[in-house]
Amino acid sequence: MEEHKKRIFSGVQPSGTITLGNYLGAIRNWVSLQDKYDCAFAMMDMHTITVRQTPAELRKRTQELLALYIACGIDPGKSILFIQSHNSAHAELAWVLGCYTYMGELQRMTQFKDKSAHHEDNINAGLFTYPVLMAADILLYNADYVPVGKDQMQHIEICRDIAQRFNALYGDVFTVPEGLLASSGAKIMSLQDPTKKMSKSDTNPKGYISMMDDFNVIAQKVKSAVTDSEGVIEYRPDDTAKAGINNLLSIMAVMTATTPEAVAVQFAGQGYGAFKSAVAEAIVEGIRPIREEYDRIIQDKSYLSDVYTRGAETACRIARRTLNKVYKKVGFIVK
Ligand code: ATP
Ligand code: LTN
Repeated sequence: MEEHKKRIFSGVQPSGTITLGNYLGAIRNWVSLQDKYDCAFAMMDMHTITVRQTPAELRKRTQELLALYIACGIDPGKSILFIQSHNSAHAELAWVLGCYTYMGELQRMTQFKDKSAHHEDNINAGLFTYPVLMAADILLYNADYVPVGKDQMQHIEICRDIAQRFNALYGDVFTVPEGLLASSGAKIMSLQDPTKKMSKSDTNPKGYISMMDDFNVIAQKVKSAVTDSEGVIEYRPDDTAKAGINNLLSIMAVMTATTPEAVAVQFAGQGYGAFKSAVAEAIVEGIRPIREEYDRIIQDKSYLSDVYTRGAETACRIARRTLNKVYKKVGFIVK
């Protein structure tokens, strides 16, 4: 990373196959940031084990996620691409930051509340301290901006609070980061329950479109998307009764580089069936080139391991500088 450019950090958990929501809300927006900023993007495998995983699956998905990042247009020649667990500084800084984070703050996190409700048999401490590790991810690289979907903004807020609290005690150690929301697509909703976000760990696969879904499956999922009985194509973002149609309009808008309002005008008076076919086609055409790239890259395991090995070297170097500074500030003897 050069000194004069602003820095970007973001990542996705290899917790399932990547959804259209992850792509539109996060990864897609990273591509255009690469020229203007020094970027680091990671596969957040340490966060993923807050929910039980099959080890072999997790390993496979971590590699697939890297191939997908590259297929989406993240260029390893421009950005640092690495696997979170390859840089132990993340766990080390998370420990320190955990001592500057209050239980009450973590208890308020909606993701913790949601995930605890979904995994009642496994409400572990990692799930609770998840935002502390996320703060460490970001602060280690002194990121100025963190491009994420809307659901992660609460975690960015707590990261800012922790950074400011630490800085107030020890001087300007950390850059206080800002979340960067996509202008559209920041919250894609589930196709089966359009009042909930589309999530890759949804137990009902009909709720999400995976970037790896067969193209026929994508068409079927869009066709069976929950809408309403009004039968009118109108964009009414504040009307929950219209949540299904609003969501399809938003998806169509990002896929065809226009606004939901404009899509609504274009399809006004048409039936939901015809509209859904058009949405499905737009999604498939948007995903097709990514899939072709992905199929090619995933074959080349030595290239992928080369990318994440080089990425980890750079990431470790940058992170260690920040960690040593933190260690000195809190009173550890730095080797
Ligand atoms: P999980 O279901 O395992 O919690 P997830 O699908 O919510 O996973 P994450 O790995 O937590 O995905 O998120 C990766 C990125 O994708 C984040 O920046 C997040 O804000 C964004 N994102 C996730 N879901 C959506 C969505 N439905 N719409 C827009 N952005 C999303
Ligand atoms: N919590 C994020 C994934 C994540 C992340 C990060 C995103 C972990 N660490 C640091 C941005 C910056 C999520 O999307 N669920």
